Amino acid sequence: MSADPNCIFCKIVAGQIPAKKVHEDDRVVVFHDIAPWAPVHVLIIPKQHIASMTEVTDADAALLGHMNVLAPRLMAQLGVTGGFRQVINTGRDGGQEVFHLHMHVMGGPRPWAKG
Ligand code: DGP
Repeated sequence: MSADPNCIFCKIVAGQIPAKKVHEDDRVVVFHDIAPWAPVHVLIIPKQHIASMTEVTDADAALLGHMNVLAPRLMAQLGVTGGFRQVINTGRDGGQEVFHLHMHVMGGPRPWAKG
């Protein structure tokens, strides 16, 4: 599985830096965001290094589906009952700061975010 030795999220996947993990399987790791925007804010990341959505190919369709299917399941496990938001920032103008593909999944009682 491809990894970038300079990527902070690859280091989380490898267990080289700590994270508050809530789920791990053969394809993804899920952990709490270090700077949450919502009462519950996790990041779903692929284990393989994909820099952003601009790098995704047809071969990644099942992986992206898996990430989407996990989101509601994990929110329920984390006690989120009133709905949640999924966000993928892509590229600098999309607000992406960490260039390893990740889906933000945010929930909990509002108000907590704009929009
Ligand atoms: P984005 O702007 O979409 O690239 O969001 C990156 C998110 O990653 C941001 O909300 C903060 C989070 N983050 C960055 N570094 C770390 C880290 O080392 N650990 C954890 N848990 N989250 C991190």
